[in-house]
Amino acid sequence: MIKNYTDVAPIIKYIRSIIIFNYAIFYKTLRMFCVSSNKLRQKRSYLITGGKMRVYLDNNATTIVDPHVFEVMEPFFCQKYGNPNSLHQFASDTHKPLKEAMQKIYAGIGASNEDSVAITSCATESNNWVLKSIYFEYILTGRKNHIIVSEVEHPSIMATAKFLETKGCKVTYLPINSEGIVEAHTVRDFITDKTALVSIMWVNNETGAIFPIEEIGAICATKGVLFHTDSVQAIGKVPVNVKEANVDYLTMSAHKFHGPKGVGALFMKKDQELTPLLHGGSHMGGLRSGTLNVSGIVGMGKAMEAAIDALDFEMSEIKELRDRLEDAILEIEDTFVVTPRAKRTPNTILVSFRGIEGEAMLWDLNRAGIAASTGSACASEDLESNPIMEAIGAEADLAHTAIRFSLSRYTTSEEIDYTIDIVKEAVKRLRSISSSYAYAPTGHNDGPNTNH
Ligand code: 7TS
Repeated sequence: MIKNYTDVAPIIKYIRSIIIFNYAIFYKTLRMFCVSSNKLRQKRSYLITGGKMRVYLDNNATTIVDPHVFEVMEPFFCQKYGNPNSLHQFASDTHKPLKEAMQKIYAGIGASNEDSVAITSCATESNNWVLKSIYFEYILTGRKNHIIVSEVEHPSIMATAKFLETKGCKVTYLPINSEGIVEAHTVRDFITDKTALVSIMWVNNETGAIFPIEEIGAICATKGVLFHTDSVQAIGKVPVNVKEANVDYLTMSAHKFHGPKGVGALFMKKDQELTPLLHGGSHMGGLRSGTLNVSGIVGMGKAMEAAIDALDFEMSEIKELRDRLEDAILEIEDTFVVTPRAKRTPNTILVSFRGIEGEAMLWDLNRAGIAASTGSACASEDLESNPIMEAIGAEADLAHTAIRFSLSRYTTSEEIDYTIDIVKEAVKRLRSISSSYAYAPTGHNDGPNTNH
């Protein structure tokens, strides 16, 4: 019989100890489960987010500003902020740095003092300026009626050419060959006595393909046709010399070679000045009015100097990193690279992964902290197929699978190792859920232009 608490105490103690014991086991098990799932999550998250690693492989879209460039620009915001055209010390403080910066830009492309370099806000502006000015000077006046561009120019050329077509200009869009390159003889074949301008990019932004600019320049010079080249993706990656290439006009953009955004330039050969772009206070010799972007110009000069200094490094060390990444990617089945390595800038790979939508691949890479691109950021908001893949005549299912990796002199070996691991993981995952890959005829690297 239970008469008082003393009688039940041992029983309560016993039950409590059982509860505590069981709770402890339950709690421990729960904790073990949580810890292990956390570990799993952490492991997975290492794979997905790469721990803390972030890798920037979209340098053909834009580049990090070189800290030395940033340093030389800084005084022109809060200390030496005078308008260079004013008549006081604040203005004259800017004169020497501006002159030195312009000299570096001229030297970087082999221009002489008789030539002109006008500073613009970007390459898009420079490209528009050349084509529209040729329209004003030659097409509208009836002297000529034709311009030639390649079918893989940047949209700032393509859209301008299409616009000029609506104004009565005839435009020839030159094809590329299966390696993604414009052949010089095609330029010669299409020049007529009505051709006012040939505009062919030095390096293609999607593939890194280097076009035969010196040959094309020589053809244009012989035929007496003006020659413009968009060298945005060439500067700092291959030697650029306006004299050797017989160039009349050349477009540049500072943010593609570790300079600031918002500054570009247009080289014009001696006696080949264009119609003024912006009328106003006669800045830039009256060709492009508007208060000078002093910090931007100073930054562009420094960036040009640094890019030229780093050219050998790009062509050796960065090329080696690019090749390591490319070799590893080409070990994966059904991957295709456009343009042979020897005909490409040292930093770029455009690769197709059969069966994987480019955007899906980008998503996986981005979650792992890796920035790449399906092509030009200017056109990548829509899900259209890559224009280069279409231009080289790649099968329809490959045209949607292109990914561009573009390195810079800031890319490290560790970043490439990490990228290789993540790309392999992503290909495995995405192909395992890809119905198009499941039914695709497979073959190891037998797509267009592989194993270069
Ligand atoms: N020309 C070429 C060859 C380019 O690659 C670009 C930008 C431009 C002109 C325009 O330069 P901006 O100074 O006007 O910006 N190309 C890319 C690209 O490939 N991905 O994003 C932007």
